[in-house]
Amino acid sequence: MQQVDVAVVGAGFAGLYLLHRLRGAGFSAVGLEAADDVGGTWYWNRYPGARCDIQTTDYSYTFDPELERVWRWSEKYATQPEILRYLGFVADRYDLRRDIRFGTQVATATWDEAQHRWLLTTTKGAPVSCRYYIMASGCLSAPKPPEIAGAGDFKGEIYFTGRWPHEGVALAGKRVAVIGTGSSGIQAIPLIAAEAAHLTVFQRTPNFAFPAHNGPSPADRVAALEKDRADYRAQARLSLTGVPLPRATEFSWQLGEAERRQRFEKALAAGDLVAMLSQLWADQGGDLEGNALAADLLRERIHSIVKDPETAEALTPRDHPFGSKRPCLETNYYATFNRPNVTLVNLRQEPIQAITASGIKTDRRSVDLDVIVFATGFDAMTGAITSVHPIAGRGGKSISDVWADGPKTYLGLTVAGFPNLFMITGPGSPSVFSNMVVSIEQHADWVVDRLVGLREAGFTAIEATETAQAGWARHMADCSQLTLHRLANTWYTGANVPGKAPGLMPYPGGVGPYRTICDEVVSRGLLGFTLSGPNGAAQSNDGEIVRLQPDVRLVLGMLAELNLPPLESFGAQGLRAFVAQFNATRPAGRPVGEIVDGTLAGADGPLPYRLYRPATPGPHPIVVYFHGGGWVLGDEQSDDPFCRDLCRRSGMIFLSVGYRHAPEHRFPTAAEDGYAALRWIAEHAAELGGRAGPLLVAGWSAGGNLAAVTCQLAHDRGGPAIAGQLLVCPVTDCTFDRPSYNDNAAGYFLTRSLMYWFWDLYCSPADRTDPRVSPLRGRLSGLPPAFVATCEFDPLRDEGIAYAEAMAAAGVPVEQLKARGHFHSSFTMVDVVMTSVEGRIKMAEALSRFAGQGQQEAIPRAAE
Ligand code: N01
Repeated sequence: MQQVDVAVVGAGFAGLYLLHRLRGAGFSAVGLEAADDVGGTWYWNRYPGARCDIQTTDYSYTFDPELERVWRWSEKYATQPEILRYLGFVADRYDLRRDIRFGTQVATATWDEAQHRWLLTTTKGAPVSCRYYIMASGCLSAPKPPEIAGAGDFKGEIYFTGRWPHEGVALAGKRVAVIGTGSSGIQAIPLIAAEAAHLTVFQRTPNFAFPAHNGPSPADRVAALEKDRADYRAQARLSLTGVPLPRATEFSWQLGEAERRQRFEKALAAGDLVAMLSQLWADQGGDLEGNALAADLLRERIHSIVKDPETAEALTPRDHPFGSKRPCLETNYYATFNRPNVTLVNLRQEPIQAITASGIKTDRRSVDLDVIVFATGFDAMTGAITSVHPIAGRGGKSISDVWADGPKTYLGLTVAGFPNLFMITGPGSPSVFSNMVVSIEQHADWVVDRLVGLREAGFTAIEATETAQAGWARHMADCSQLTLHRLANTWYTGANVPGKAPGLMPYPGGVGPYRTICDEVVSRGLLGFTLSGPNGAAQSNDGEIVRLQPDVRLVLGMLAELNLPPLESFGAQGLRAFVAQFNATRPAGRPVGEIVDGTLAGADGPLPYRLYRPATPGPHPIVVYFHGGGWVLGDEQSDDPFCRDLCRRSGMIFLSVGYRHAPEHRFPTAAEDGYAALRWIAEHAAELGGRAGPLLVAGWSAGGNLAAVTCQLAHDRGGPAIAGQLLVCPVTDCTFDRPSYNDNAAGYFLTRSLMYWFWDLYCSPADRTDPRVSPLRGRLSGLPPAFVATCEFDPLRDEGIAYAEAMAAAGVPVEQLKARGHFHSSFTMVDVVMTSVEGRIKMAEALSRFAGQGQQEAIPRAAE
């Protein structure tokens, strides 16, 4: 029995770096590697054309500046042999081979609860007893079986790109088939076509591909790296993809067609996946309309290269958004289909019936072949863990069983029920959505640092809690709403393997955010982990690491970095200037049919308003809108993106009222202005282009307060008629003792102390129980139907809920939206807090119901 502190499966990028770190930290370790040399994926994938598709400037270890100095890549995208040489060079330089048992597979892995150790049996040599067991087995290392009937009958040669013979394959003069057009197929096809007598490509799904433009590393990228290597690497670690390229900030609707095309051509010329996936426009990744603009340009390019229109169309992806399936870099791929010795078989039109002794038979033809190449991919992410060998955790539970419905992990690093087992770039971590080397280094560092910590604290076991794991699954699902991956059948979601449980496996929230989350787990006392040790030593810190929506977390993080003083310390004028400045930097909001600025008659003189008219033919129902700002801040334009968005979604006129503010105009000015505006708008509805019939009212925050109050006043004072009220995070009451005032007192932008200040400026204590400022204390029966949205991390949450419940109790039809993980400004930060879209869709639907109109043409749900 070999006794070690740590056993590591795999000697690729991850295994090698782990062994290096473990040795440096004073742990005894063994690497167990099925192959007879180092290299991992680069050992096995030797097919013609195999290269990396992240530039070598970035696809390199960064842990040792000296290594970076002594190794020079020859190309922008290194070939497989060069990458394999690099990994051999690293293994030698750090003398790692002596810790690796090559040609050795783990046969079984079993957790021994009494000893707090893993017991591994192996296919060769002594079994291993280790304290910690680390799977550095890659994400794409278990090739998928052929799945096509008759593969065993074929009399010619069969090869898998992921298990290509070391001695190479002679294809000259042969009739060759390639099945599969993912990254492997797209890299291999041009080279196979150049050698074979004839190549037939069997394609099920066309993929988006664009040129790699291989050659020397681009001068600008090299210069950026060499200017300040440490800074470049630090930026990579905090970037979204592990490559420090700035993302586009402008939205597609802010750019003209010429500008969009120019950006596309620039990304095309860069020959870089990350550039094409992130530098066109801000909405290319998460929004169907923005995405389609990019996809169309890529499709156009295919038709410009491939001469035969039918072949060109067959090669054109139309069934998934760009980026939802992994796009590919190509070299001569499309041009290859202009060669006389290449045929494309579109399996969507003529599926394969069987592989026969002599070739492949489809619904329409039989193709005689000498060689079949399967470029059909992998049982990705989970296959690299579950197909390697049985893993039995606490109580003998098998990881394959625990993952039967899809992988469950905490941080993609650990699994509840499997103490001391770690995965490097496992499902639930950024892994294949990132530059793998950056993610591998982050994981290996995090794990080894934890092992050091456990050793210092005298613990011998660490295990994720079920709560933490469930919370991580929820966070993953929240993040995936920001992407379009759900709209494609891919290996990211397990859809490529028949019978595999569906679900997005890589973490889509980005490398930088993920890193900060892993660090936060540590700074919060290993939140989500239970530790145990000899003599009953134990520590459990149960909880969920991310409860905020992912984009809310980013926004709050950025606000925290500004290190602002309490906002009330600016004073009313100062804070108004600050808010105006802040608003000037936000996305402008999408176009609506028309915007009209005008004045209406308030309680005591004219008030400005801004009217947002939909692009659809009118007349439209009118929604009278009251902006937020604590009765102190803002104006009729300050919730511009929110008004535009709801105008578009509901197909209604939004008329935002510029009511007067405190401290210049204290209570009840805002309420009376609001009511007067309501009456004026009702009287002038036709002139404004509004539909005859009752108005609707809406408002956010203090504007939600005014919306609620004006509904009551309209009811109590005999009109105008209101068809429905939309209250978003409304102020409804003057007491501050509900739990949300404490739970969310600070840290979520709108603070308790800021609310105190707003109240003080607007309303003296003696007036505060007046229903015109505390509508919760008013007469509620007979009010129009309401939709009340509240946010979990908002001091105002509970008074909003209280108002909804009180109205419902008084017989008012009420619908509530309790937005999990959101903060006070989530709904109004349009195109910033993208996870709030679903809530705004519901708001628009509620307005439509109130107005008695059917579903609007508006915006397709999937486009969000
Ligand atoms: O595998 P894939 P891959 N009948 O799953 C088709 C990385 N990588 O090895 O899309 C017929 O992408 C399948 O069709 P469909 C990279 O992350 C990187 O190419 O399922 N066809 C698809 O066309 C990549 O994404 C590099 O309808 C069948 C193809 O086979 C990942 O590895 C190079 C089929 C499989 O494509 C996997 O790439 C190579 C069947 N029964 C790989 N089964 C670099 O450049 C599957 N297909 C770094």
